[in-house]
Amino acid sequence: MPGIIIPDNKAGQCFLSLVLTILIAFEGERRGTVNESDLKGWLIEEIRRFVREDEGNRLLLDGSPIFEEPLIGFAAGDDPIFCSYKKIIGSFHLTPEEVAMKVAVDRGGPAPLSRRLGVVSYILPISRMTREENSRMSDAPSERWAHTRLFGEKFNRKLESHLVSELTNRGRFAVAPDLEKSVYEGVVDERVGAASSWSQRHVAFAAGLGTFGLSDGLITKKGKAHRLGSIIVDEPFDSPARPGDIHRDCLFFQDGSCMECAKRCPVGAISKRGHDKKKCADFVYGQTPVVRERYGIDIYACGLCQCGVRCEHGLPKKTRRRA
Ligand code: B12
Ligand code: SF4
Ligand code: SF4
Repeated sequence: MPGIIIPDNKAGQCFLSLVLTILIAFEGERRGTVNESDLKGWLIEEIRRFVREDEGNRLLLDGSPIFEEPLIGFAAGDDPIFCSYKKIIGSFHLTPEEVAMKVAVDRGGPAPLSRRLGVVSYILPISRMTREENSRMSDAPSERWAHTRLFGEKFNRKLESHLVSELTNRGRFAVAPDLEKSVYEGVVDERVGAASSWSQRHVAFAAGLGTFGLSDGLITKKGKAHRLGSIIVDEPFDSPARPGDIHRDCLFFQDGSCMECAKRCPVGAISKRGHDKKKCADFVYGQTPVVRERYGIDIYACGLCQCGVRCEHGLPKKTRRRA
């Protein structure tokens, strides 16, 4: 292989850089890799297509879609926000680099450099029929909501693995942290309570997809009745501009109004002080026998605070301040 001689004038250098760009693109094409500049577009299209077409996104009850059109966001793998989560959440919360290193070692391959990593986060909004049905409930989740918790989450994981295998087939390094036993763990922490080593809502915040509400739910352009997923890939996406206020879209934090989520909670787990995870978890997990008896499936669920509230399916509209 002959060495490359770099010309000493600007025109020559531009010509050489053009030739190298064409050669690299040609090599990518030959190996079947996704062209770098097209990767974002491909991911957006593929996530939307999968949600639209895959049979896993259908309720067994009536064949209707579990989730509506997704929202998709991107963040840089070496974005400092991921390190800040070690303080905000806990040292057990992993950075994209830590996930990639561990998984690369497990797979017996080289670990990608942190500055070459990016994160893709998506929101799967829950269908209108399911939201409406759950809005009418006051003591337990509705049948469609319980099915969404069980089969919608299976579909969410299917989508994550689909993206990982498609990218891997195209010569990329890709990983869905919550599918990897060696990196993903549920935690009950003394300070923050129930948590995990990869918090999907914090990842979605990093990718500019939403802000946190009084109930802890992530409020997005398509509301907070949704499920989320994410993957890490060897592409250095840019992070978006993010709001300085993590509660920017919640009316309670903005003008003290609303609190509809608190009124919807059957066990008073939401108050002006925020979300009591212990009370919530006791109720949510306690729904398993109720769901089994009423609907014949084995799963816990609730989500009453995500339905029948003004941030259910969009950014909440401001209320007038009391005189
Ligand atoms: C543990 C867990 C629970 C616990 C605790 C929830 C919690 N608040 O963390 C319990 C059992 C109570 C629970 C209940 C439910 N869960 Co849950 N749960 C999880 C799980 C497995 C881990 C969450 C985690 O790691 N949290 C980390 C902690 C630290 O987050 P946090 O306390 O909310 O964070 C606060 C602070 O960090 C604070 N903060 C302070 N300073 C700063 C600074 C910055 C910069 C930032 C960004 C944040 C921040 O912001 C947050 C809000 O106050 C995730 C799956 C996953 N891997 O993410 C699903 C998940 C959060 N659950 C989900 C759902 C849907 C539910 C339920 C509706 C049950 C159901 N399916 O019917 C209820 C809803 C409860 C609620 N009101 O939000 C969804 C969330 C969807 C959404 N719309 O937000 C997730 C993401 C699952 C998924 N894949 O979609 N869950
Ligand atoms: S229902 Fe109201 S108070 Fe609760 S999270 Fe939504 S906007 Fe905030
Ligand atoms: S998920 Fe249910 S128990 Fe938990 S805060 Fe929301 S309404 Fe209350």
